[in-house]
Amino acid sequence: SSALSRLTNLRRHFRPTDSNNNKGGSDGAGGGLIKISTEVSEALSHGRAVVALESTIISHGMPYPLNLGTAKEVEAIVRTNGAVPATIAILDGIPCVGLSVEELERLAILGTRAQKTARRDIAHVVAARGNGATTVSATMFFASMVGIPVFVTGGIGGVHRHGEQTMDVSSDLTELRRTPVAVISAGVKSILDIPRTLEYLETQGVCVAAYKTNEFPAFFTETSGCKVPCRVDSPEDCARLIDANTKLKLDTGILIAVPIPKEHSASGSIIECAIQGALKEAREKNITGNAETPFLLARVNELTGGASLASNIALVKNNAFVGARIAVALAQLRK
Ligand code: PSU
Ligand code: MN
Repeated sequence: SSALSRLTNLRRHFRPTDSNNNKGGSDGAGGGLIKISTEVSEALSHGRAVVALESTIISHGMPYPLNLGTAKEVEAIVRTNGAVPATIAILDGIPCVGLSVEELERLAILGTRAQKTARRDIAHVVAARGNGATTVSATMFFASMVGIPVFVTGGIGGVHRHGEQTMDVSSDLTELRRTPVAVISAGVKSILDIPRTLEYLETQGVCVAAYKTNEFPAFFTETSGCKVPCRVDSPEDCARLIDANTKLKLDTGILIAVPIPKEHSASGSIIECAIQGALKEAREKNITGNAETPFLLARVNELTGGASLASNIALVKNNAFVGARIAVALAQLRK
């Protein structure tokens, strides 16, 4: 299988630092530094379904202990639906693919003391032997490195409102351009400029598909008013899309947007009002760069009295359900 050949390639290119490491396959990518859990490593070498999960959502996206509970539940949903979860984070400078319960707990307790780690931060966190919670861009990087084609998250970063002036465009978008991983998300939060985010992805040549709808979802709500060029209606549709993308060697990621289930969607006007308030505060406090997204997420949650957090958790779980089934369909297709 291609997953197997990728792993074999990794082993050939990078010498493991510690071949007796019984905690998992020490695959040594990035100069002998990456650790793949035994469960994930075995699933990959047998061509079984694996779902990558990010960790910024745990450290910066939700408060403790809700973040830990949610992370555990998301992993359980992935398992129940036939795939192996591979949460990705950097612990003590070691990029880890597949976390133990203890490691998950450590990260959840660290919270924002873990460094938010996008692609640009990876080398620094590793060199400083720090603890890094990987964003979508960094998680895609490691997932691709070890051969995991499907990655589930809540929402991705995008072009910020006023991004045409500030140039605040998330590196998640450029990662989608360069890294062939399918990202399952509930779209893009309306703290961002959704039409410009879609324009940017079009320019970058990224396939954007919506699941069982023709419209790009806006995270808390099912609609954004923006149409998507590609509609998928089943896990099998998604698997064929991913497989075609791979076989054609397009080398770009795919964004599969799954709308939040109706019963959990938040009131669009309440959310928009909170977003306007949070954006105004961010400008007043001069919060920019990689601090902006965590600030806006936390403030929107406070301003909606926790309603947005409840929606957030519900949609992540739904994405895990859909993503696991996509990973299973893809593994089946590649048998
Ligand atoms: N959007 C969300 N929830 C999140 C994030 C974004 O709705 O948790 C996190 C993800 O890890 C994403 C990152 O990759 O924020 C993007 O940060 P920035 O906007 O700084 O690129
Ligand atoms: Mn940014």
